[in-house]
Amino acid sequence: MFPQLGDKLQDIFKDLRGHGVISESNIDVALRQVRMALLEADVDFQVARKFIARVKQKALGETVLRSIAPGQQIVKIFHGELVALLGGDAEPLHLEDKARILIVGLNGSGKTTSAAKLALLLKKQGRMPLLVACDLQRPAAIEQLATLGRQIDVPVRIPDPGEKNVQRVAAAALEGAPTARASSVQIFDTAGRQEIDDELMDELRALKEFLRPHEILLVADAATGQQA
Ligand SMILES: Nc1nc2c(ncn2[C@@H]2O[C@H](COP(=O)(O)OP(=O)(O)O)[C@@H](O)[C@H]2O)c(=O)[nH]1
Ligand SMILES: [Mg+2]
Repeated sequence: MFPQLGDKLQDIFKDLRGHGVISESNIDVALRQVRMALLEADVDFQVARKFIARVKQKALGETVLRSIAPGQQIVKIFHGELVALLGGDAEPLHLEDKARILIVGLNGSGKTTSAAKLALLLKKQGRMPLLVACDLQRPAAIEQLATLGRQIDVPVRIPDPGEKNVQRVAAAALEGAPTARASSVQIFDTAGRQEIDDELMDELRALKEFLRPHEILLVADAATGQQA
């Protein structure tokens, strides 16, 4: 989906850059194509519409039309708006001393990978992350986290063999926490689940109550589109 969208946008912009002088109608045509490309990539209609409107408003500013390379200018505006749309109001993580982060999401959405990436990021920021394997559904899940932990040199808390109770795993991880340093961060990697899995949803609710995490991070596939 993304490579396709990228190719389409490149074509549109290449076309636009080809014009020495750009008129309002050139911009209109290009932005209509961009809007179609966004909709085909399953971007929300309102999001696409507002986004295009903002780009257009800026692009129609005199400075763009009269600039030496108007095509380039528009690409720059587009880029700026895209960055603002995707990350403009990003919230930093609220991590106090000995923070707990709960990672949740659908099956295969990238929870375990993201947990490890986050651990590495926090480690680079001078914190002391601990990964806690709370996916007891898939036997390979624990091994996966352990492997990732070894790769990034971050400790991983592994449940006892055959353990089926996530709360017990979480409790064991918390037990170590009071003596841990203030900079420690525990990241709890959970099993994937859907809203309709009553049992698993109850498990997660109970785990949340028990852990009282500082942050709950939902990991979602960027290609989920409107399903999100
Ligand atoms: N392309 C891509 N693949 C990813 C990303 N994150 C995870 N994956 C892959 O998606 C699959 C599922 O990831 P995993 O972390 O095990 O998902 P989990 O089941 O939610 O824990 C694995 O094959 C990962 O290598 C990502 O950001 N980009
Ligand atoms: Mg996983």
